[in-house]
Amino acid sequence: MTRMADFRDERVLIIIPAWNEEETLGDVLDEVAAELPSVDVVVVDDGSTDRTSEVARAKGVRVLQLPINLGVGGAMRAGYKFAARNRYTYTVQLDADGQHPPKEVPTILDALVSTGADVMIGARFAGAGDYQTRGPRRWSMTVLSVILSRVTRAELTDTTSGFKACGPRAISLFSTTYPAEYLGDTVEALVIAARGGLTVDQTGVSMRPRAGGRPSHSPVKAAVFLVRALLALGIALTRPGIPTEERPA
Ligand SMILES: Nc1nc2c(ncn2[C@@H]2O[C@H](COP(=O)(O)OP(=O)(O)OP(=O)(O)O)[C@@H](O)[C@H]2O)c(=O)[nH]1
Ligand SMILES: [Mg+2]
Repeated sequence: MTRMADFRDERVLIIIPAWNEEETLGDVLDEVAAELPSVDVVVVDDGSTDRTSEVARAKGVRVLQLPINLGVGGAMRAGYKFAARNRYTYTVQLDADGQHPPKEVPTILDALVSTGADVMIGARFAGAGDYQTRGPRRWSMTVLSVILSRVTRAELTDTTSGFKACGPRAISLFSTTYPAEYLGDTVEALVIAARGGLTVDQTGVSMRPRAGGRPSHSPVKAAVFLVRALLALGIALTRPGIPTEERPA
């Protein structure tokens, strides 16, 4: 009998986008090294003005130091480009603020490999863990989930989660098309994946509140987020398709 495919037999890259995360990054890297000793890590320092890069180098991981702040999407595109050039089979985005527990990485990768999906989202509201959001942020997430579930033909409950794993086809597509615009890294990226013929799915994971530094959300920001996300979604959905040369085989 042939053995089931296992991500542990492949090259896995953890991509950590980090913008002024000197306070939390060191602990995140220690935890990754303890939980996932055989995977490679690249920190994308997104134009930080603090000691983010120094902290990463001191822990012995690769650092891509962007000269200016591009936002999460731009930082992740750099990470996907690095993965594609260095022929990694799978990537996982893991945030630098301590919200994504490294011990959940195998859960997401196992789900990616066993379902054959191209993108697997580690979802907060899918049974595992007790992560909570309330008010406008929660409503925005619900509206986006309903729309994006139709677009991707999957049942998604957490489309704004950054805790995502990608297979080779997604790495290839995202290395040239991952949107650098505000919000592009979550909402538009899923539209791009669906329109590029990739399959998206989710699996439940536990998440934590950020361990330090500054949160990027407030109720007002969440309301602005919803309006902008819907606009971004409208544009993403009405835009001409992805050029065939950028479609993964
Ligand atoms: N906000 C923000 N984060 C960035 C940027 N570039 C890279 N990042 C990193 O992207 C990850 C996600 O950013 P967060 O601010 O934690 O976003 P979030 O998890 O949606 O929001 P919080 O609930 O506030 O933590 C973190 O590891 C950041 O360090 C940027 O320009 N802005
Ligand atoms: Mg965060």
